[in-house]
Amino acid sequence: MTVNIDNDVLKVCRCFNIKGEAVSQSVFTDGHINTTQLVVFNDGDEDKKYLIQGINTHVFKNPEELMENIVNVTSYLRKKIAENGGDPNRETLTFLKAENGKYFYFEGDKCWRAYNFIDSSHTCNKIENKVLFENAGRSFGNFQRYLTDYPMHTLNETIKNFHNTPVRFDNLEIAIEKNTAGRADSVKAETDFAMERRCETDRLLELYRKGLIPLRVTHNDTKLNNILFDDETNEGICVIDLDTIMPGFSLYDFGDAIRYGANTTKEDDENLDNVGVSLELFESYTEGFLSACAKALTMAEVENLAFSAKLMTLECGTRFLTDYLDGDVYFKTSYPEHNLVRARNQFRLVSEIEKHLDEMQEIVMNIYKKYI
Ligand code: ADP
Ligand code: GN1
Ligand code: MG
Repeated sequence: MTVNIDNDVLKVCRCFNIKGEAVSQSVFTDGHINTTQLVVFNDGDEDKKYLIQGINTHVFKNPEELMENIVNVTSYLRKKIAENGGDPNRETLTFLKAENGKYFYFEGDKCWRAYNFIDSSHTCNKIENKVLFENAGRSFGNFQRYLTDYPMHTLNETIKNFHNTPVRFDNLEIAIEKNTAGRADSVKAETDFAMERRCETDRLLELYRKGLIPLRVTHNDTKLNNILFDDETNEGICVIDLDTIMPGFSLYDFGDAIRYGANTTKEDDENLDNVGVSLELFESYTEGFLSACAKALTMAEVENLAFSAKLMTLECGTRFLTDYLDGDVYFKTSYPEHNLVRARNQFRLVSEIEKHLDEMQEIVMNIYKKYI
């Protein structure tokens, strides 16, 4: 007998060779991009949990290349984790093959993948305990370290120019011009705010061109809810949401994590008085991150860690604003002004970071000294 799982999802599960009696289905609402459901099946002895994820093919146009990256990287990580005495089934994701022999499966125009659910773990959307954020920094720092020797040239670019901030600004300009949703006149203050900072958006690319910062294998979407924390120890056990693993700068990963996790409020709080950068949390994350990978970083990378938080926040705000102008076609939204609220929140955070940049810089250098 099957219970509590709708037929479409059940059919997808069977295509991934998930057997047993269907027990339950529930939805995760954390992410802005994919649709994620936990499904539970009983195989006669015990309940087994899986995640079934609808891949957003508007965002990820080539699921074949996307899954090739993810399966290759997770296979590589499995070996590294095992060599270090860890548990690969818990510390990285394990994807299921569908009956067509691939790691994704189309049902009509919907594209699905399936992977193991990691039990006794949780995600976090807002830091209550600064140790957790230090653990997050260590997890992303280790993730980067584990992938240092990964053959970067074999990775597909799943989203072109993902963290190319100047291109993101070009896209904002195009969106203003097109004015698809008829909203351009109402966001003059926000577009001016972004454009006043355009001259700073090329800084990391310029350092790269000068050979001062290297391309590395990076995660590129290091928000707090893309780490699973162990329920008992609160250690970061598994980095998830691997869709954007691509060659990038370590500064993208650092800056984006601060953007989300060190904000004194959530990303879509419309009360801008609540928005700020917590220097305490900034310090915690920096401690965790540098404890894991300080020795591998170049001086230019270290010197731009604080700046990267500003740049990634500015870029993200610009992306939310662009999507608002385009009529909300990229990020999931819950109400019509959602992307605008997010953009305003991010731009306020940029202003707050600007006020505290010198202090952030000092925090970085003090921690860095301990690890070299
Ligand atoms: P999105 O691209 O939409 O952000 P994610 O891959 O981050 O999708 O998944 C959305 C949410 O599902 C995560 O933030 C997390 O709460 C939960 N989740 C994803 N993978 C796992 C897993 N293997 N075990 C437990 N929870 C998970
Ligand atoms: C999206 O998928 P999710 O929710 O972890 C987005 C990130 C943004 C973030 C803003 C593939 O992340 O780039 O920074 O929303 N992911 C993609 O919260 O665009
Ligand atoms: Mg996510």
